[in-house]
Amino acid sequence: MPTTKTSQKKSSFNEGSTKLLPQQSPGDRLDLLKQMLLIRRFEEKAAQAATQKKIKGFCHLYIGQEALAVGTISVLNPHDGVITAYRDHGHGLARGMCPQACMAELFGKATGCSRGKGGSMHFFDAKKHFYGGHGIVGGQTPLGLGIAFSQKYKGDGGVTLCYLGDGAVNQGPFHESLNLAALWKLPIIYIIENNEWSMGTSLARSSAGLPLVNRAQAYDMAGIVADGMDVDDVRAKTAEAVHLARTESQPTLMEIKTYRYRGHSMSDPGSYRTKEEIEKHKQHDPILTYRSRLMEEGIMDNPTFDQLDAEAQKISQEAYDFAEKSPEPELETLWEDIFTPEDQIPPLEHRGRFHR
Ligand SMILES: Cc1ncc(C[n+]2csc(CCOP(=O)(O)OP(=O)(O)O)c2C)c(N)n1
Repeated sequence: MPTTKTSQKKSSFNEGSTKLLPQQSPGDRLDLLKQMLLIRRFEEKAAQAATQKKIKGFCHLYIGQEALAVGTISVLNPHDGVITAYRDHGHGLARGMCPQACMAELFGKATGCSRGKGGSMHFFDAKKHFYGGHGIVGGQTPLGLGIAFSQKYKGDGGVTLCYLGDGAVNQGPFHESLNLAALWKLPIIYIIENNEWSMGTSLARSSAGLPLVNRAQAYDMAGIVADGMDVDDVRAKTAEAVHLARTESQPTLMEIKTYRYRGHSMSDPGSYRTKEEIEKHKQHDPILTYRSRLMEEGIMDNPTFDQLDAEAQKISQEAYDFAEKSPEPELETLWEDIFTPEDQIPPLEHRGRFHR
């Protein structure tokens, strides 16, 4: 899929994206597959638990979109920031969060990554620089801007990936964020996960000015399109954007084309689309596509694939068992984790002097 260059200013930007990536070892290649398998099997376990009413709140699954989270996050450094919307399980796992803490969060247990108080939409792991999991459509886009601002202000060399769905592209805060990202030259990459549907509304019914990547032009930002069913394409294209952010502190808008196989959430039977449409996309399944490629490259055979798949299933089952056995949050913790404790608030002189 071609890179879309939307800015004349960034003319050097499209050259040789693969040169920006270090040579991958066979082990590195297999690791991408392992991560995608883990997300797929984890999500299937979560679906089972939701059907059993062990997960009682919302549960938005990522099945079909695995290559997108895995490919983009695979090019980051550990201290780079990641923030996304409510369909966040895949990003959290790709960022290296503990599957047991993630499953326990879905079960609303005290051992969960947000101590059982956030659920499916609010995975969080500050140590991994994974800043959620946000339920307000588009609400994470100005928050991502703030993370990138902080990285630039501190000069720590970090970049931020901020994901949003195609249903968030017309939200005002997103456009305000794009404007400031370009104006202040922040090291942020906004990644539209275009899975063609926002709940039951198709992209064609909700958005003018397609393709979505064109929105970059209004802010004189670079724009890149990637094939979200192909983990290698996602990696190569994201590497371009990360390079631009890291070396020139320039933002990028990426549109990555993908597809969700399941309903919007576990309570959505998905009757607004046909089985044929879903089957058509499954022909380009990101895991099966990558599996065939690794076999062609001689890196993997069928027994190895089965073994990796069995490992992913085992980790997911262990996460389920851990979540089931874990305790509920204590009632006394109800008022904790709401406001920043007094002693952790920075002194006044360290606040409000960022932009002049
Ligand atoms: C501001 C706001 N408006 C409406 C909603 C209700 N809502 C929840 S998810 C959703 C659809 C978003 O779709 P998209 O951004 O494409 O993400 P996807 O579900 O495809 O990952 C809507 C309208 C909300 N959570 N926040």
